[in-house]
Amino acid sequence: MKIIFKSIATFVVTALFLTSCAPTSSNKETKGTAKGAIASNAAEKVYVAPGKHDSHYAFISGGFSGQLAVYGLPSGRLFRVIPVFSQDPEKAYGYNPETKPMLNTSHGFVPWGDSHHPDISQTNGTLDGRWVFINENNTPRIARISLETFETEEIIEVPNSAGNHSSSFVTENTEYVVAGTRFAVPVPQRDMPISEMKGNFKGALSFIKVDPKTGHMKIAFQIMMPGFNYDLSHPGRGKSHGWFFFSTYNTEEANTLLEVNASQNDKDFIAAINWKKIEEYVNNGGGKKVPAKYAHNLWNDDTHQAKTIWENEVTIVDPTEVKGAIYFLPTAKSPHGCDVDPTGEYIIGNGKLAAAMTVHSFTKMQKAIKDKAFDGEKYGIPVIKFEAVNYGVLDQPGLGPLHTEFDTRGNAYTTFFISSEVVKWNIKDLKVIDRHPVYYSVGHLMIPGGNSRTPDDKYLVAMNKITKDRYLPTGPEVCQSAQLFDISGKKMELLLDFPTIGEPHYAAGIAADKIAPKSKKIYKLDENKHPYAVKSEAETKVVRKGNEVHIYMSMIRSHFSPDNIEGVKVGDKVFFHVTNLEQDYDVPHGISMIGANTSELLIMPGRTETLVWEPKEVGVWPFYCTDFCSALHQEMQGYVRVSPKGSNTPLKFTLDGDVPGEEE
Ligand code: K7E
Ligand code: CUA
Repeated sequence: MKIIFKSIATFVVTALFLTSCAPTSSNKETKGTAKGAIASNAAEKVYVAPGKHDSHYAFISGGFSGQLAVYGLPSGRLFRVIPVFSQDPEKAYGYNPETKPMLNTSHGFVPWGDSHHPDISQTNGTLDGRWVFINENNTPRIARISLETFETEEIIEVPNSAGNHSSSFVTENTEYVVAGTRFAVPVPQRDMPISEMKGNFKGALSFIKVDPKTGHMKIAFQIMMPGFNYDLSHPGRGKSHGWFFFSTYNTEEANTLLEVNASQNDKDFIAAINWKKIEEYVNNGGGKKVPAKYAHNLWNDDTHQAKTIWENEVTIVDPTEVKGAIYFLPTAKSPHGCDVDPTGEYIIGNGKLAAAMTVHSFTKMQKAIKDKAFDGEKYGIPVIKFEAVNYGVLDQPGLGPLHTEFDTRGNAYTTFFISSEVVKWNIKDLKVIDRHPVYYSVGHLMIPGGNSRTPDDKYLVAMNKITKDRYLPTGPEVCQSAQLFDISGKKMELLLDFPTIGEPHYAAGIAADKIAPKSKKIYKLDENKHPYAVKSEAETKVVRKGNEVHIYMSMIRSHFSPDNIEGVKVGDKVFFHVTNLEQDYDVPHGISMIGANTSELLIMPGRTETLVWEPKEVGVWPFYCTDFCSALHQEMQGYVRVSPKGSNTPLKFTLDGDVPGEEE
C-alpha cells in the first residue's frame, strides 16, 4: 500500500513539473503578438543609443559556470564575466601563480564552482555598491568581489556544510553574510550508515562577519541546527533587523527518493534566527570552539597576489542553549524562496508544492513568542502555532512558486515555475493585481534593490530555466534566458529577452551611478608592491636560480623588454614576471608563449603577473602580445632560445641588441 501511494505521489509531482517544460497554450497564444513580445514603445524603453550608458548594472550569477556576469539594464548587454569560482583563460584567473591560491579548499585545488546568489553590500538597508558577495553551492564557499576593480578579492570556505545554498545574503549594514547548508551531513564528517541519517545529521547555519572597512570575512559562529535541508534565506530589515529567516525542506529527514519522501509533511518550516542574541551569547563566551580545517583565500591589491590562510577552528552554537533566539514557523510544504519585504514586516514562504503562498507577520511572531503560542517543539526548538504567526495566505496565485521580490509600493512579485509566469500581488490585501507569462519556467527574479529597504520601482528581470524556441537554435543546448519587465506602472510590461551565461539563479541589480564613478581605471605603478615588479625598462633583467629562470619583464606600446633571451635550457622552469608599464585607461597587454600549457596573461596597466613555462624542446621559440594594443601590436613579440639540457649557452637578455638599463 505504501509503495502504491508513493508511486502515485511520484506521478503527480512528476506530472506537475513536466508540464512546465512545454510551452503552455496561453504562452502559445501570446507568442509573437504585441502582448507577448515587444510592443512598439518597448523598443524605445530598452534602446540605449550608441555611446550612451545603461542606467543600471545587473550582476547575474553564472550558475554552473561558477562565475558572475555583468550586464547593463535596460539594454541587456553583457559587459564582463568576472571569474570567481572557476578558472578563466581570458584573465588567467586560477592559472597564474598570483591568483591560483584563490581556488584552494580543504579538498585541494578546486578549479570549478556552482554560483547561485549574488548580493550587494548594504548600509542602512540600502545598497552601497562596495562589494558583491556570491555563494558556491558545491564546495561550500562565499566570495567577495570588489565593485571598484570588478575582481574577486576573497573566498572563504564554509566547513561543516555541504551545498552552501541558503547564501550569500547580507544583513542591512553588512554586519554578516550568511551561509546555510542545503544538505544535512554528519558533523564532524565521519564514516556511518546513510540510513541512520535521521536525528544524527546536522544542518549548519554560518554567520560570517564582514569587516566594515576592508570587507574581510571571518566565520563568527555556526548554529548546529537539526538535520533538515536549508534552502534559502533572507535577513530581517527595519523592524525585523537582527533576525534572519531560512526556509527548510526535508524536515522528514529522508535519505532517499526525496521527491516523494521529503514531500510527506504538509508543512515544513521557516527557521527564524535572532542573530543579535546569538552574537551576544558568543561575545560573552558562549558556544564551543571545535577543530575545522578550511581555506581562507585573500587577494592583496598592493602585492597583486593572493594567499591562502588555513583556518583551523570554528565556534559552534547549540540552538537549544540560547533561549529565545530560534523558532520554527510552519510554512506550506517544501518552501523554496524565503523572502522579506522592504518594511521587514512580512516573511514570505514560496511553498513550491502548495496551492497557497504563506505570508507570516513579524509583529505576530513577536507576540506569539511573548504569549508562548507554541505547537510543541522540534529537537528542542519551539514551533510557533501557524495561526499565531501567519498573516494570511495568497490563494491559488499560480503553480510552483519559487521566489518573491518587492517594490516600495507594497507589492510583491512572485515567480511560478510550473505555470511559467510572474504574478504581482498586494501584500497587505493578499490580492493578485497582475500576471504575465514568461518564456519559460522562471526561477529567480530580480528587482534592483529588491533585497533591501529601498528597491527601485522600475525594472524586473525574470531568469528563466527553459528557453525552447525563443532564439535561433544552437544544437541541443540553447542559452538560458532572462526577460526584462517595466514595473513602473500598474501592469507589468515585457520589454526584452536577452541570453545569459551558465544557469543564472539569482542576480543583484543597482543604479549605475552608485558604482560607475568610482570604477578603477589603472593600477598606479609606483604603488605596485609585487615582489617581481619592474618600474621601468631599465629594471628589466633575467636571473637564474638553479633550474629556475626568472624574467623581470616589462611591456609598453609596442614591445617587451627584454625581447631576446638566450641561455634557457630544456628542464628549466621559466617565470615570465611581466609588468604592464602603461598608465592609461584601457590599455592592457597580453603575453603568451608557444607550447605553454597554461593560460595567456592579460595584464592591466600597472599590474604584474606571472606566466610559467617549462620548455620541452630545443629551439628558438616566440612569444607575443595577445591583446591588440596599438597599430604595431603585431610587432609586439620576441624570442627565447632554448638550448639542450646541460649545455653552456650563456644567459643573455637584450632589447635592440642592448642589455636593458646598461650604459652603451
Ligand atoms: Cu536556482 Cu536560488 Cu539556487 Cu531558486 S535557486 S531558481
Ligand atoms: Cu601589446 Cu598587443
